[in-house]
Amino acid sequence: MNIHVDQPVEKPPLTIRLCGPRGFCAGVDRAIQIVVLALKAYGAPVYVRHEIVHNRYVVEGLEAKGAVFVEELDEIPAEHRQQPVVFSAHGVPKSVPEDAQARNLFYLDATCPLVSKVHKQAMRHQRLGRHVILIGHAGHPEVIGTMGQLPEGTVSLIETIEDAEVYVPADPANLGFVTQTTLSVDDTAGVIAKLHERFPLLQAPAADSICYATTNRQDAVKEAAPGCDLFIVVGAPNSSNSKRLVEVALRAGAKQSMLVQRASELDWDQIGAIGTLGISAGASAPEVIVEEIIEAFRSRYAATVELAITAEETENFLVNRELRNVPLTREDMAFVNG
Ligand code: 0JX
Ligand code: SF4
Repeated sequence: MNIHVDQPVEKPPLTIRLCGPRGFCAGVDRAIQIVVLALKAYGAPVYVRHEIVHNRYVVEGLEAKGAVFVEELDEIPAEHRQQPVVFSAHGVPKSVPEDAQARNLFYLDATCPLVSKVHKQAMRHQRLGRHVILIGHAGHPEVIGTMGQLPEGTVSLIETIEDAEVYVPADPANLGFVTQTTLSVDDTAGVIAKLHERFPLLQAPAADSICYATTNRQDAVKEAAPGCDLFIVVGAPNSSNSKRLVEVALRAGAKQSMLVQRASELDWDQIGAIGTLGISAGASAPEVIVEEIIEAFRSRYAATVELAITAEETENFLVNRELRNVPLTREDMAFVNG
């Protein structure tokens, strides 16, 4: 008789470099809190215009609590007009709150304060008689929101260094720029340098437009990526800041880099033989998914997690006045924070 004894299969070793800061920024945390608190204060449904942040898991978690996502205000049924509608973290053109008022809607604005700051800088340029150059990605909701702070024709969008090379302003002596908050720090520096070279009188905003969270996440990836066989960025394909982290990882020397939304998406054949894995997460990606992905690797590799911390973040933004007295418990945010 042959007795077959299964030999324990030894897992291959894997070093995971886990970036910090990663994941939720203060603006995302605040935006999600606003929806959660609005549901507690006013009951379901709470309408949200556009994905509150660009992450399906967050959106679905809020839907399970009673949020209803729409792209435009006219999708809100007349019988629910007394229920709040929340504007997403990315900001909205001025026409949106105006439209909400005209429709007698009660709105709560979850625009990140750092996006609002960019809006103010754009308006300041205009007040000082400057034509505004917005550096950003066409069609992104933040770009639509920032352009929509000013009258049509008073903002020009520049996406690339090539755009900067050929841009012809009406008055080169009266220009001011702002940027989208989630751009590549390095690419944007190149675009700004080109614009300055061509238009020496171009005025910068009074404060940086690319936010602290974007900058810190890119810095951490730059530090961790060299020597990685694979670099995973937890985030969605429509998340600008997450996509930039994939580019940063590749430029900093990761052999491969990819956006991953859930552990179930991991293609183990494609991942193949790796010894060093970098992990970061975009500003809209919940920590529970980072944990899920680490666990998926632990089940196949003898993984050691090393932290690659390049900054500490202490930013915290208050929610809207109307919601400050509504208690927020740890359990309320457990669906994203674990
Ligand atoms: O596409 P973005 O990176 O602007 O948005 P996302 O992924 O929802 O991140 C959080 C919101 C950022 C606003 O600046
Ligand atoms: Fe605000 Fe920056 Fe977060 Fe955008 S990425 S929500 S600007 S802190």
